[in-house]
Order: sequence, then structure tokens, then C-alpha cells
Amino acid sequence: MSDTLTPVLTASWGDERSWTLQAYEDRGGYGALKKALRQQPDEIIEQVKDSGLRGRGGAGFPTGMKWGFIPQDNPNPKYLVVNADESEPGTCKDIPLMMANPHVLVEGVIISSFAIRANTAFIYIRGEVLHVVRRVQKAVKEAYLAGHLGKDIHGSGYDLDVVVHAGAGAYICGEETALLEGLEGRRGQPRLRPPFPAVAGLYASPTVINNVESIASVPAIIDHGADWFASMGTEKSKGHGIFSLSGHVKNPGQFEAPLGITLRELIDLAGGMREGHELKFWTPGGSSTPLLTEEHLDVPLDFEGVGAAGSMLGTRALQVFDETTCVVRAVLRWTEFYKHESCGKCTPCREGTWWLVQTLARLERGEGQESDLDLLLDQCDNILGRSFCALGDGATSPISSSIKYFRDEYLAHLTHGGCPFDPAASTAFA
Ligand code: L3W
Ligand code: SF4
Repeated sequence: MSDTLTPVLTASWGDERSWTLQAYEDRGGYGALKKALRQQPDEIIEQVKDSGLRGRGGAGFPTGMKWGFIPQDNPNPKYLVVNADESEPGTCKDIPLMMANPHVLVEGVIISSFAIRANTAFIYIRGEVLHVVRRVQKAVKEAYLAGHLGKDIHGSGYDLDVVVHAGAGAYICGEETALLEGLEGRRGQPRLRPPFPAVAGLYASPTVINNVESIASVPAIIDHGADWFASMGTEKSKGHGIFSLSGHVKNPGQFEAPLGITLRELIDLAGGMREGHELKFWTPGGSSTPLLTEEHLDVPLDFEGVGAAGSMLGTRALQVFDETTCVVRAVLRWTEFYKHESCGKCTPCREGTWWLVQTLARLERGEGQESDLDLLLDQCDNILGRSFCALGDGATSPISSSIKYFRDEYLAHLTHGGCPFDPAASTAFA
């Protein structure tokens, strides 16, 4: 394995029955919990702040700072909610993590709940992945039987119950307030923020919502110290994370590396592009983040570097496409996804994504006209910044960025009277 990689969360993935309590404890698992329970909750929050850990679900908000927002003078119960509703196209890190190493998540949940003084935590997993729900449920059960969960955990006087909740399969429930609506038994649609969940979240009580990978990163920070974590990564994007590579690379998969690694290095780790082909475009953080091209191969994959290149680090879902892929077709497929997943609450997104699909489909069939490109950009302008949540904004990212870099390819569909690409040559959207 290359020394560019920093396997921590992924270190045990190749172990036999890595998901069992026995395998986890054999590697020192739940040691961080015992260490944490000997400290004060605020000391844990300080360590997470000092580590520089930023949310791994897409936005990169500082985790320790979010925990610090929980008003401890509020008499209501405090809750921890894990966002395990991974559905961003291309993102495939939380599900493999929960399958291979569910106990690191459970240990992270206990330490994080202790830090924010929550006695109930929820793990919200998308409903379609029943095998993942079962695996996490099994890990929670094992943790109860071993005394890591329940009453008076390891004689500390601290009590915690964990509920594993299966969602009903809506992308919008990855948005934190829609997730809370779903958890409370209502239709999953975003709530107005502020108030942020840290102040009024689940059942109107102070609630921390963090991504799976953020919470799973906590045990190692407690084990090895904040300085260890902060020594990796870049100045403002500390630590390491799981980069998921999919598409036209030889060996797609998950690569755990310091933030700031480049796509060029990651493609090398993945064995290169598929034989005889070259990179055409890629997403840094799923399809909600603007596309980048071959000229961005050396952009540091941290929050600042990708931002300076005109995109977003997002979930580090690196979808890699070679020259056989029709960008118009790829963008149309993503836009159909957003249209389907729009929750319908606000007009710019509900109506706008429908119009985006109509216009893009016409262009893809070669039946549009050049002015349709300006029409598409105008439709994007009427969605971006006018939608109620990030789904609407995200739907515009692949469209505006693809027109920026591949305008000629859109026009080629018009002169060709349809898609100029051989559909058999590409496997990306077969
Ligand atoms: C208290 C304040 N809390 C912000 C909290 C807020 C949230 C976090 C980040 O979107 C992005 C989106 C997707 N007091 C606060 C505060 N907070 N100010 O900080 O908030 P925000 O609004 O910056 O982002 P978000 O709503 O969490 C996430 C992008 O990620 N994305 C999507 C990924 C999709 C999945 C999935 O599949 N489930 O992860 C990919 O790029 O577009 O921009 O907790 O409460 N003053
Ligand atoms: Fe719903 Fe889309 Fe509006 Fe978000 S932007 S609230 S998903 S309609």
C-alpha cells in the first residue's frame, strides 16, 4: 500500500469478519470510549475542536464548533443524530464503512453523545440498504451486550440508548432538517434555518447532526490525540478522509488519504485510467459539485483548494469520466435524478428541475437550438440561490460547469442531429 494512504477507518476492511465486536476489540476498539469516559464532556469537545475535524458530509462545518453550539442550559433532552442517508450520486464511503467497520461508528456515537450530554442517539440509514441497517443493528446489539451501551456505561454513571432508524429512501432526507422531519414521522421536507438543529432540532430540542464519517473519526482523535489528526491534511482542512473513486479508473474503490491529496495521485493509487483512455471530466464531491477537467488534476483536494478551482470538495465522491463519455448525456442523467428527488416544497426547484430536463433532453436528442444553452443558463440562474435548500442549487452545478467547459460538445449535438458519441464505447452511463 502506498505511503500516501493513511488507513485508519479503513485499516481493518480486509480483516476476516471485520464487522464483529471481537474483531474490533482485537484491534483496540472501545479503548477510546473508556479513555473518554474518564474525562469531562467539555474536554472531549475541546479535543475535537483542536483536531480541526470538519464535517465529512459535504459542507465541512467544524465538528467541535457545532458541538459547542448545544446550549447546555436548555432543560430539554439533547440528541445526537447520525446522517447515514448516503445518496449523493457517486458517494460510496459511509455505506462501505458501516458494512466493514460498524463498531467504529457505534464507538464514535457513544463518545460524541457523552461530549454533548445526550442520552439518546439515532442513526438514520437509508431504507433501501437493508443489509447495512441489519449490520449496524447487530453492532448496536453487540455493544449493549458488552456494556458499551445502556445504563451506567463502564461504571461511569453515563447512560445512552441508540436507535437505528431506516429511512424511506428519499435523497432529500440527507438534508439535515428533512431528515429530522422523517425521524419525527413526517414527510421529509427541509425546515427553515435558523433555528439550526443545534438549538432546536429533533422534537424541538438541541440536536447535533453529523455525517457517519465525521462521527467515526472521533475514536481515533481521542486515542491518538488532536495533534496527531491535525498533523495531517492542509492548513485549514485537517486530517484524513475517505475518497471514493468511481468510473473509468482501473481499480475503483475507497482510498483513505490526507485532505489535500490530488486527483492525479488518487488515479495513480487506483491503477490509472482504464487502458488506452484519458481523463475528460470529473466531480470532486458528487454531482452536486461543479465538474472539473484534466486541467484540475493537481488541485489539492481540500475545502479551500477545490473552492479556488470553482467547485466544492463535498463528499469526496470522485467520479472519473474518460473521453468516451458524452458530457451532455451524463449531465442529463444527473438532472433527471434531481428532478425525481426534488421534494416539491419550493417552486424554483420543483418547476425548475422539470424545465432543465426538458431543455437538456431536447439538446441531447439534437432537436434543440443554440439559444437553448442560454435558456439553460437562465433556468439555472432562476434556481441557484432561490431554492429553499441545497438540492436545487446542486442541480444547477453539473449544467453550468459543463456548458463552461464543453460548450462545443453541446453544439456538436445540434450539428450532428443527435449524440455524436458511440454509446457502446462508454460504460459510464450504460
Ligand atoms: C449552528 C450556525 N449550526 C451552519 C450547521 C448546520 C449543518 C452544518 C453545515 O449541506 C452540503 C450541501 C450539499 N449555528 C450554523 C450551524 N450550521 N451554521 O453546519 O451547514 P450547511 O448549511 O453549510 O450545509 P448542509 O445543509 O449540511 C451539505 C453538499 O453538502 N453535498 C451533499 C451531500 C449529500 C449527502 C448525502 O448523500 N446524504 O451527504 C455534496 O457536495 O450540496 O452543500 O449541520 O446545521 N450558525
Ligand atoms: Fe425541496 Fe428542492 Fe426546494 Fe429543497 S430546493 S426544498 S428539495 S423543492
